[in-house]
Amino acid sequence: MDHSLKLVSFKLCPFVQRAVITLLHRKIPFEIEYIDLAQKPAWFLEISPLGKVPVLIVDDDKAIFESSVINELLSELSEPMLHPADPIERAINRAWIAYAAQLQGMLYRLESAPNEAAFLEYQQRLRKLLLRLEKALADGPFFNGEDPSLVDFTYAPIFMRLKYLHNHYPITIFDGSPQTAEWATSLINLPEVAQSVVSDYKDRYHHWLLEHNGFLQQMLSPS
Ligand SMILES: N[C@@H](CCC(=O)N[C@@H](CS)C(=O)NCC(=O)O)C(=O)O
Repeated sequence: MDHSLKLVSFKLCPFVQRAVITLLHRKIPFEIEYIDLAQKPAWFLEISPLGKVPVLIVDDDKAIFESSVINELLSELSEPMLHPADPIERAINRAWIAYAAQLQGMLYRLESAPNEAAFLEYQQRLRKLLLRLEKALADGPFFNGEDPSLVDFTYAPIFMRLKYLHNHYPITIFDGSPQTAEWATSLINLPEVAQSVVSDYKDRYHHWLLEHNGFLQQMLSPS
């Protein structure tokens, strides 16, 4: 790797995690700098047009924002591409990467649901999103088959959080999507996924869930 890379991060951010997984998978050396999103530093606002992490600073002076764009760059900077070789298959992968935004958004609504009715509604909507995803999967263990790629790294943070929730409260999101459930397990078991979070991730995530002061605050078993 001929470039220096610094990832500007926030400790619980699932979008940052996508890039960290790719960097670890490819064994690309990088620096990481955590910022406080409640008090964004001026230098960060200067380089991040949307004020969001992740931002990848390349060679100290080029700031790349948007996790999917960062991942595409990381795929292109190292061989082979972390996408199918066939352009149509590659486009299909990119379309499902875009689809992950729906799941990520619905997961956030579930995590912060104010009451049981809202929680059940978002759970149902998440289940529907997964049923659709189920039909797009190959035979496993990963999205395209044997090898994990960018589409996998995009979904892994979502599945990690769903698994945590499932361990502390009985969610039924994977009902009807057994292959997606297996895919989720394969992803969670990848070392680069396990290592892509901070060491106290579980405690942090648990406290973050409790901070929403909603349905899960009453229902979650201890971390
Ligand atoms: N579409 C963006 C989303 C990034 C994002 O929403 N990051 C959150 C943290 S997880 C953030 O920086 N939020 C700060 C804010 O919105 O002010 C991406 O994929 O990079």
